[in-house]
Amino acid sequence: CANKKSSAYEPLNENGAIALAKKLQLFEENSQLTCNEIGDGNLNLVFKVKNIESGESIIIKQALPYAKVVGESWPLTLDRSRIETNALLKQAEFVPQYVPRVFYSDEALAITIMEDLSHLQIARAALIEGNDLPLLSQHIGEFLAKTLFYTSDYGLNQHYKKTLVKQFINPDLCKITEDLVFTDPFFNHNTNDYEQELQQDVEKIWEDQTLKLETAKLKQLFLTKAEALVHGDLHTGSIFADENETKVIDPEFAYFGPIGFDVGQVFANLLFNVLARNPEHQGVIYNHIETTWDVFVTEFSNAWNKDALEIFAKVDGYLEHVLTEIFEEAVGFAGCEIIRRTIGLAHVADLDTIEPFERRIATKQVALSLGSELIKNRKSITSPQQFKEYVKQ
Ligand code: SR1
Ligand code: MG
Repeated sequence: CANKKSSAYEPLNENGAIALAKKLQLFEENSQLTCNEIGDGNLNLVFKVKNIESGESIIIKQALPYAKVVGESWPLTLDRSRIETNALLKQAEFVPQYVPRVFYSDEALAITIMEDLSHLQIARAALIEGNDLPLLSQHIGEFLAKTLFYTSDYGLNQHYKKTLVKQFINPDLCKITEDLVFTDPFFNHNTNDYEQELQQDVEKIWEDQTLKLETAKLKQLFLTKAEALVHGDLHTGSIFADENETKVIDPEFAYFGPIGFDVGQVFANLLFNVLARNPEHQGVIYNHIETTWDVFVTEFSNAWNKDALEIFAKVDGYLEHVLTEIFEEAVGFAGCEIIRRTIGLAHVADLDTIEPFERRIATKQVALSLGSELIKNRKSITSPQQFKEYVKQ
């Protein structure tokens, strides 16, 4: 990957993206190129540039100086593009099979040019359609274990890790998570967005002092526990997949945080899909949750036994202690993600597309009480099999 500081920032348009691809000689000379802006996320521009004759294509992703979902009134650092490029490159050191290849990046233009994955489907959309992505959890469990172990103090030179912590300081994007995941949904805040039919359920959350105390503890972990380089926004919309392949994209929220945060976001987003399904189709997604955790434990333990650099790693019980803590925190973080995606600013299609409306509201009520229970009872939930009992309750 070539990394270059170019001239001043300006947002690209489709012609500009083609001109840039030509200038960088990313296609053969005289290729006929087309370009479409295909970004459907909350924050960035995403251009797909394609050679008409050969069909080859690339993605040019560019950060905007504000949050696209809200507009210019919400300024947002362009530095997230540097973070994303560097996180993709770091993850590729451990799991190149699960991240898009990066071809080029430019900090000043806030662009990352990468492999086009449009032969795959966004996992959230696939799961909503009922395409069960049989290898998804196997791959995500391994992605989590390797990216998180090998960037933690357990698996990385502890002095070098501190230089990485510095490189991945990401205050603006962390602030979004601190506000949207850990704060606003628990108070009467103007970023919240929910149906009026949920007003009573929402007020129950705002009045629940035990829930608030436990959420405060989880927020404090997110603020302070620099355990490993987490993806930071690992929902099913950040995963491309098909029957054979899985690619994790969009690590612009990456920073050194608690391992359980990534694991918990995966749990939560699979649970949304469970809640949206009819009971006879839920089993396959519960299996994905269990497999994610089982594969995570196996791969993390293998890496620990083979490559741990921490001298205490061989002390009996230490690995088990670390895994128990990761799971407990993941359950709590999953609870926060469930609540914020139900009543906060950024929703998920799994819940928002449920028809009829009455079932959507009833499912969101279940989601809110599930989220609250996961946060409050995270210490007594010790295996992913217990999620089923909590959903039934
Ligand atoms: C303003 S950003 C809203 C959400 O979109 C991103 O994908 C993150 O999940 C963030 O919380
Ligand atoms: Mg994203």
